[in-house]
Amino acid sequence: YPEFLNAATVLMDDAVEKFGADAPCLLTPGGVSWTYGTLLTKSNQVAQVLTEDLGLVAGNRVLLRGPNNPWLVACWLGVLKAGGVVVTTMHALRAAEISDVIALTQPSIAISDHRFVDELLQASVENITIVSYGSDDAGDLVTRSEAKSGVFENVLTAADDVALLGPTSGTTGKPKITMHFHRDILANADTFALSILKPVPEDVFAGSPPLAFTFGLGGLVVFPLRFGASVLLTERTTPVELAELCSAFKVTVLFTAPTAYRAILREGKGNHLKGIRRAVSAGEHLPASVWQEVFEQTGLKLINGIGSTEMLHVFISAADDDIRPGATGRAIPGFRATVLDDEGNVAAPNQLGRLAVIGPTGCKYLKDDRQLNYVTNGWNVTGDTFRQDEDGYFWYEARSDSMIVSSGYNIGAPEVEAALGQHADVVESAVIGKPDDERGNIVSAFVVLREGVVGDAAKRKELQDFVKQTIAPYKYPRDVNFVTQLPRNHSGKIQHFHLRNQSNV
Ligand code: 3SK
Repeated sequence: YPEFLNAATVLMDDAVEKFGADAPCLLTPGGVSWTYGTLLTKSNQVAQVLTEDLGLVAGNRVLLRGPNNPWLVACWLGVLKAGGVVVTTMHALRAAEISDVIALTQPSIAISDHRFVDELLQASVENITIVSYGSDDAGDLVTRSEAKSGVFENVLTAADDVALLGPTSGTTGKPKITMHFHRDILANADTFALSILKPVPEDVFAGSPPLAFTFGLGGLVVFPLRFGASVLLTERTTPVELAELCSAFKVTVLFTAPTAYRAILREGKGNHLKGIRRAVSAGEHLPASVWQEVFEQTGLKLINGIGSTEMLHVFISAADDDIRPGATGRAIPGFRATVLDDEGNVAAPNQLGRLAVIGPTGCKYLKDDRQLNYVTNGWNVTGDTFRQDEDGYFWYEARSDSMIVSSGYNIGAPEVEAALGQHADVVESAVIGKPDDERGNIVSAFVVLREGVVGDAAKRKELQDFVKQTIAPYKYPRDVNFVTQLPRNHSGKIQHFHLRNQSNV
């Protein structure tokens, strides 16, 4: 990339030149339809409000809060155009969590969807200018924008000026803030999207992840804009609603998690996915059984992938005939990945160890001593246990903190979860290690059963026997708890640590 580069210029102004102002860009189920030209005007107007009315100068940080909709995209682009730094936050965050992010990132302005502003006002926002959008208020950002010309000269930022501060949800403790440059934002589009998705302007993207999660930001903003495609933005949909919208809006590229694909099949809605060209599954491990089930019912070859907020998006994946069901894939061109043993050396083929990755997009934390724990010589050492086979494919085993050692056996919690998931009565499950005097740890499962199925001693025994029949019997859960739902963080990931706390671990 050139030394000076504003990601918003490439994704918006250059896109309008290349794909045309009339090209469809942002759609919603409610009937909003913005062209590339409309988004350019609105994002320029936001940049004008920020600089002319709210006093933003290049380098200032702007916190964004709202569900996926066109105005959030206009704000995101407007901040970058003005040379500001976006601080992304999940709109579901509560005041105390917002305060943590504010303390770490020090934004001078916060822009919020008007429906989520009350909670923001309860956070520590003393020195922050707050503006909302979507209300009839005279000070509303939309109203203010309408008074602007829509002509704006983007700030010429350096390619390695910070553009984005993305909090990681973290499994415990305070969030870490990942830092991404303008060039990082383009780099995922020019690596993962280009080599695996191969987008074309006729594509229609859709998906469930929030734009505040970089999985959603890449899949639902950066990739489509980089390739002149359009996006269906949905605020809150169940997996079945998402599937129905996919057929109604002729979606061709879908981003969601394995649990959503499973739910769509379970409700008999797989036929709604048949027009999809690229179906990405990430955010959680994709078991081979789910891949197979989706393939058999829809003909779709799910594209598995692992990414992280630290690396901004997916860095290991595979598509088409390169897919090996159950494997995450190979390092995307532009990234290198390896598995490290306990001493930090490269592990032998098929030996379990920690996944490490290096590439153009990461990993840099904002003033955080934990940088030293997670980054060595530029390599980001992840919290995931993987093995790499002789052909370079990476196979997920467990989160490094979800490997259960019981009576000397290593048992990967995801393997037990995948086995339970094959039982017809199991909607989903989460497995942890529970301390045990005799065995060190025992495998403990938290299971959500299909509606109407009773979780009693007989069902417990049935599930235990089922796991023994499905995988090595020593891996069966000695402890089975029936629950109505599993604890999840704001990006939808299961929070195993809550279950450990609940079990007094
Ligand atoms: O694999 C993930 O969890 C992820 C995180 C951030 C961005 C993209 C992805 C797929």
